[in-house]
Amino acid sequence: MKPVKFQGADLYPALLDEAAQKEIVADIRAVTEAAPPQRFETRRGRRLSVAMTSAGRVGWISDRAGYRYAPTRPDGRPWPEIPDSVLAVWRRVVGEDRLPDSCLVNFYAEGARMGLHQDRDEGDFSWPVVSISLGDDALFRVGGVERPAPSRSVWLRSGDVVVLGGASRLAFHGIDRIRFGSSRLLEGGGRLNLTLRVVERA
Ligand code: MD3
Ligand code: FE
Repeated sequence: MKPVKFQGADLYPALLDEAAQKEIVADIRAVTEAAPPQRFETRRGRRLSVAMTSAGRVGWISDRAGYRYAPTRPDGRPWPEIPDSVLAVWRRVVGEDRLPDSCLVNFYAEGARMGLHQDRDEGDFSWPVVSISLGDDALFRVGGVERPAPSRSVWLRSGDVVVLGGASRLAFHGIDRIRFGSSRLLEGGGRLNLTLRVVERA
């Protein structure tokens, strides 16, 4: 399948059919039952509107000490494994040479958003970040590597996959809003976004 270029990223619209989406949602439900998503606190004491958890050898956490990748959850237990159905997406769009260390699970309830930011806490930027959208539509914005660069927006829909490599790997990006209730994939609505990352240096 051939991707569409979007601000230097590769967008694969509807890469995942409904059966593949449902399989991933079922596997992620097992992850979120073991490691429930939480709205982390920032260093400034604000709570993020997106609820997050992770799978893999390391997971993303945030608290009053700042944000970082951690080998254990805030309760000290390990993160669940990344499901094979999710790794299969990475294999399709990136390949077999390296698999991701971490799968960040972002859950957007009604009204949740993610402000413009860069992802630069990973140890190796030569590998792309793979983003999988499930559930409600989301307005995704990507700018340049410098914050003032102009940004462009696109609606991401359930089953879309974005590969952020090359120059786009360090681009500013965020989710302005979701269209709550636009998809029936998730019981109760909302949006799940999975991002697969190589965190540890080779
Ligand atoms: C561009 N998540 O978890 S996915 C994040 O839909 C994050 O939940 C958004 O930004 C979401 O950090 C956007 C698309 C995405 C993910 C990682 C990137 C875009 C990216 C890393 C570098 C550049
Ligand atoms: Fe990000």
